[in-house]
Amino acid sequence: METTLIKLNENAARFVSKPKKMFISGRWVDAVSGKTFETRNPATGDLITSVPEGDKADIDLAVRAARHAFDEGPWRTLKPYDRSKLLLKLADLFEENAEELAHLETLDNGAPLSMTKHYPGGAAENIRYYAGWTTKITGETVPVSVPGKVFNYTRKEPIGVCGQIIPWNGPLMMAVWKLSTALATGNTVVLKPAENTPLTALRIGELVQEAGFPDGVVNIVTGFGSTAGQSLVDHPLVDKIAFTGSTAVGKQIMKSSSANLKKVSLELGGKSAHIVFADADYEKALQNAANAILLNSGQVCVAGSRLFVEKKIYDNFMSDLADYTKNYKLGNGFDPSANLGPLISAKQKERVLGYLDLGRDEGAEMLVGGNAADGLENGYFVKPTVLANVNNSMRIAQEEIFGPVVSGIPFTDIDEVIKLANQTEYGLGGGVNTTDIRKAHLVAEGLRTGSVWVNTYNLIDPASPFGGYKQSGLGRENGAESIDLYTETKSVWINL
Ligand code: TAP
Repeated sequence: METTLIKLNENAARFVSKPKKMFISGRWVDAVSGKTFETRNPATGDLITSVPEGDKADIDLAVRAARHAFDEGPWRTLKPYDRSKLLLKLADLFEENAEELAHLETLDNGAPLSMTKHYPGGAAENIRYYAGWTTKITGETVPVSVPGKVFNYTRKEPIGVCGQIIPWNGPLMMAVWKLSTALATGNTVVLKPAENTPLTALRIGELVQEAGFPDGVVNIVTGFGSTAGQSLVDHPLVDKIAFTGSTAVGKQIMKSSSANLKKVSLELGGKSAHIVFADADYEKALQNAANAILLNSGQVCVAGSRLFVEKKIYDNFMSDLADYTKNYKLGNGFDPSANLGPLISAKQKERVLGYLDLGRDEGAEMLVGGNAADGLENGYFVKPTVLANVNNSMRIAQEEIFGPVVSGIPFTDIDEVIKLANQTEYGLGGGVNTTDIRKAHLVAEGLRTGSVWVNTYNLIDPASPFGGYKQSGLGRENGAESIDLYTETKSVWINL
């Protein structure tokens, strides 16, 4: 397959052209119903391929395969070092197939190749980080004070079968974040990728198989959220659900999971505050503000979509930011000159344009952008948009838009801006630009968010925990904390 601007990597083209199957119990299978659904290239609207439409029956097969692999398969008794070796092999395979994976991600998700080419290496790093953990997950000896001679210790054990449900905005990395920790801790998995971006997840299934993981340890079911996703959440043999997606669906998942009290971890939406003090390094702050909202066309859960700028520089900063967006070229992700891709779907494009209409109605001023970028091969493009004269209580400042739209809000002092920044139901990320170390620390302490970036934005590392306060989620992925999300702690008492 040729894209308009670059020849698709040969292996990616081969992968796309072969019939797509789901991965259940080590076998590649069609949906029980025989149904399929389409996945399209968001840069052109063109059909890429069709994938099986898994639903309740397929989820049931996948969960039973994962259950069997956990309860009776060789996975449970595999030595931690051997689990580590499998993960390290998987990491190597990500690197060996890096170009293919990056091409598949750009094709399916639309993100520029200049960005996705870093994903396989990032994925390998994440997997290796957790491969290192397999041999370091330890319990404790506990100095209990009960009568007699008693020895008490704890064991960290896998939870069991984990249902993992991921969104479309960073499908490859989201799949890896979920799989690496679950596997390092000895769980088995049923993964459901987003309907808009099934391709890299299916390719990852092939790599899992090539790495030599036992059958049923990883199962991948493509399908829709309301059927396949909901069935996974409802399934009584699933012990844990790990979900990344919208807050609305996250709430629904918590409710459904209560039926058999599944453990639940959630990475949800955000409306992150990015703060610029007048004393900041101006050029750096401009760059950070643009990167905070425009990375992945704003389809990032921690997008710095509320930009708080100190009043005395507000007008200049907002106008310079509008100007700065000229550094971003919208286009097909395979176009080497494009650094801003399309939105994921026609639906998402309509949603973002709806918010732009709302912004006009609410009295925001469009300094740049404000509409679709038409004529780009029928793709789902929206221009980078900078809105001024926004106040924090407007809907455009409170609701997650998930597009390249930033709302500029003026502030007077540090106490006011911390208060405004926290006036949101979300608590995922936040940023502050200042050369005053005191302000930096006060804001870092004051923001009720899972991450705070000072004079930078969007940095993420496998060793550093990531997740949300308030309605942005439950639990932390990455880092040592993620081990807790995937293990149960057992207390063992021995009468000596
Ligand atoms: P959602 O609509 O919530 O979808 C996420 C996933 O859940 C998809 O696989 C979806 O399937 C599935 N799903 C939908 N309804 C379900 C149900 N009733 N039961 C089980 N699964 C269901 O989110 P989205 O629009 O794809 O992604 C955007 C959202 O994700 C944003 O709010 C963003 O902030 C959030 N996000 C958060 C993070 C972190 S780390 N906090 C990272 C990335 C994205 P379908 O694809 O078939 O709908």
